[in-house]
Amino acid sequence: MRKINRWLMVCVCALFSLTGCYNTEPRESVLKIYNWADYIDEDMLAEFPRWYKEQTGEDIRIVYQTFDINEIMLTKIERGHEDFDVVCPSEYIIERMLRKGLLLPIDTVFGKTPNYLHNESPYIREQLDKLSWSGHRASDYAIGYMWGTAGILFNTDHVPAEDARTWASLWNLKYENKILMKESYRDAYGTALIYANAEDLKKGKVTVEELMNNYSQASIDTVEKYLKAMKPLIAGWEADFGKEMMTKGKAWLNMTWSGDAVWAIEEAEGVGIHLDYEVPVEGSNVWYDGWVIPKYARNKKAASYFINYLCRPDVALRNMDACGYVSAVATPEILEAKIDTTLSYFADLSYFFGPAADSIQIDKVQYPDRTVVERCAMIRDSGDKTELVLEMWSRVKGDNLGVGVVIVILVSAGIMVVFTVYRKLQRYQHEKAQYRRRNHQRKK
Ligand code: N2P
Repeated sequence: MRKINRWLMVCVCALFSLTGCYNTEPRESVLKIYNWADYIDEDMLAEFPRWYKEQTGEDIRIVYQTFDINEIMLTKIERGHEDFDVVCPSEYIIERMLRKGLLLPIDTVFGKTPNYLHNESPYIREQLDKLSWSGHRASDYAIGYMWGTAGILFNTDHVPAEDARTWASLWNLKYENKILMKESYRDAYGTALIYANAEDLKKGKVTVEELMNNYSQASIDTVEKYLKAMKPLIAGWEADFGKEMMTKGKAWLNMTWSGDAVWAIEEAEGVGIHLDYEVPVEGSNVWYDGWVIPKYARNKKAASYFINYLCRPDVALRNMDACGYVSAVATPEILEAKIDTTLSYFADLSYFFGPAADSIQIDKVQYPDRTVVERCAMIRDSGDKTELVLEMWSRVKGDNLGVGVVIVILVSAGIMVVFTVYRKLQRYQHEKAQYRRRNHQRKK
């Protein structure tokens, strides 16, 4: 009898585990991470469980998923269908999440483990704190991960640098079909408004920050007009394939982010394609991505440890090397590793690394000089205007059908129905006549 019982137990367990109903793994042993694609050194990810065990004595298994577009990530989190523990949105989404009460504060006490969160550059913390809302300090909810600019990656064999130094190149007929635009409505919005108001910017009548965050109907209409004018010239909207197209020489201009540009410039060198990157003189977007813990998270402890781990200088350096982007960590180790004395130019990075870094040899695409950052601004949440902006974006992209197209489709369908009915009626009358004729002949 006992033997039968044991077998019965084994069969039931096997059935349960096959159907997935019997899951013995406690949720606190799982860390669900949601990050941008190509945005981490996967070895550092794989090494986290060992480090976590050393620090806490506990086991952790990582579930890792990626996204390419901020809004896709946000939709999943907002619905609460996904219980990600730690995610990496851009600043305007961090602001939206904070306002909607979708974030939990990050732990800052890690037992015996040092607190590496202090390694974040005060400059990044100051920028993120602009997103604070209703007594909630943003830096309690978000720790900077990577940051950079938006600009133009270009093929130096086909595009002179002076062309790439202005957003006008994206509307230049001579680059028809050789332009790629980042599939990011927020970047496209700012770019179009900056270009449309270039004269006023030059005269100091308006600032880049005011422009990029102006959601009046007039601004939305201007953006729509300019993006529609650009659309026939571009080879496509890219979420993540732009860098590949550029390294293969298939596109010559790519409105993209600095880290993708760094990756592409290095990759292209190996295959004899020459790429460079400029932040247009009119001004641009300086962006900051940060780690946050969504309110539906179920493992806040491991999420906080993970964020802390990413702020370790050695981990930050490896992540930077893997993806080309620039870490928000600004310790002396990072500065030392990033200074490149073979470079022929000097940049002022004191705003990021501190006063000693006011004239250093460092990669200008990764670490923008103070003058570049000063002509850029951060994108803010568009609040209740978001829907209007997104509707405009889908009209530009053609995701929706215009009234004219709908009328043409309806009229064509109508004509087809009338034609089919007419043909059927003709055939019916023809068959009826034939039948009558045959009957008539038979009677004769
Ligand atoms: C990397 C995406 C970088 C995100 N694939 C820039 N905000």
